[in-house]
Amino acid sequence: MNSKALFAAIAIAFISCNSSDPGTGTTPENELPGLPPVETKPANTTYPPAFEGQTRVAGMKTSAELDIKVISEELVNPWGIAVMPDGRLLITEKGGTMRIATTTGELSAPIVGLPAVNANGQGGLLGLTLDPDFSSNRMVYWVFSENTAGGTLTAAAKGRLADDEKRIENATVIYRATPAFAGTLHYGGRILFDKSGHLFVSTGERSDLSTRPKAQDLGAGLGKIVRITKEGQPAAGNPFVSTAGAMPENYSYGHRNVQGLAFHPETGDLWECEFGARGGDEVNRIEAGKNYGWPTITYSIEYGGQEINNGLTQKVSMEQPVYYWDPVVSPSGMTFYSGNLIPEWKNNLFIGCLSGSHILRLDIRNNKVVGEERLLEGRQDRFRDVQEGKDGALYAVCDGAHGKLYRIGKK
Ligand SMILES: [Ca+2]
Repeated sequence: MNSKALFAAIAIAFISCNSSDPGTGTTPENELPGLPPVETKPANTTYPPAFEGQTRVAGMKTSAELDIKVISEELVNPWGIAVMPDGRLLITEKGGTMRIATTTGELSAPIVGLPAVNANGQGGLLGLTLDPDFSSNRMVYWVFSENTAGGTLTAAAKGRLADDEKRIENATVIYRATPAFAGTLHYGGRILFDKSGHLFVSTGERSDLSTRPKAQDLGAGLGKIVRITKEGQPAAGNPFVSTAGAMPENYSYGHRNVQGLAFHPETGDLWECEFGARGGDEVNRIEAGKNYGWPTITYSIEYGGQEINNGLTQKVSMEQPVYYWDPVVSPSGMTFYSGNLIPEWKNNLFIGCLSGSHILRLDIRNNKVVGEERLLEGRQDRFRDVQEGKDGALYAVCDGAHGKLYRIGKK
């Protein structure tokens, strides 16, 4: 055997040895990441974190060589991705249409038939999800900003994807986060099914100083995560069904603008990410009935630099974020990785970041963040959503009139 052949034989033995142990990868479970924190810019505030590891944890780096491809640049302001049973991607476009993309980036014509959206500002057609029985009933659920008396609001709707995939049939609004407000900011906008077949929908507090306190008001749908049936009724077992004056669909409260929702693949817990103002972007683990603080406690300051609620960051009876960023990264769509293509990513949380212009990878152990990596930095892309495909690759969409669709796989 010459030296080249010997090397090849050793390499094959090494690879097959590794592949028989898919859960390990090159970052063993118990070994903590040890690189410097990825954030090097100064913070906007001097607020101390509530516990060690709540911000600026150790950096880490994926050891697998990634295959990063822009597979389309023809989506028009894409916002949300839902992975179809056959592996194709159903993608919302902010202006009010959906498209189907193949995993090589071929796009369908815009799918029409959805109710009109108000696409001004941060509004439009937002997140979407598929019915657990989509293969047989073809039902799609989505969130959008709806024109109504008194302004706009976050609404959720459902409809059937026609057999020819050109239209949504029988679109019906099932939920409205009231009250409406005459503004075009902070709609929240993600939606997903829990294991019992109910829908979680995230809303926002509409950004204005007059609506902000409604995040703490259980009698309003603003600044909430709600849990509803497929028909839009409050789901059985919701925490506030017996609370006087509370909207029974509300599930958690004290949120500012929740644009990421995902279930942890092993614990089954619901996690979210939300925007702070200047500083104070957060990741939270959501529990029924809990208060996540906004605007009473926050690690952010106003855009003009003033303190919010005298700089209070902690309060008994209000939840601390599992993790926060200052300066902001603008965390949007997110997913936990459960694929086999890149074993070292197992159970890591991936978040598309807008102002941060990167995709975050967080290593979470025992509900605490222990490692952080920035992927696809330096491309000036605003990542609006990232989801895991059936092939174990990540698919991400970016803001823009020629919005990019990325496939992030392994070489
Ligand atoms: Ca909070």
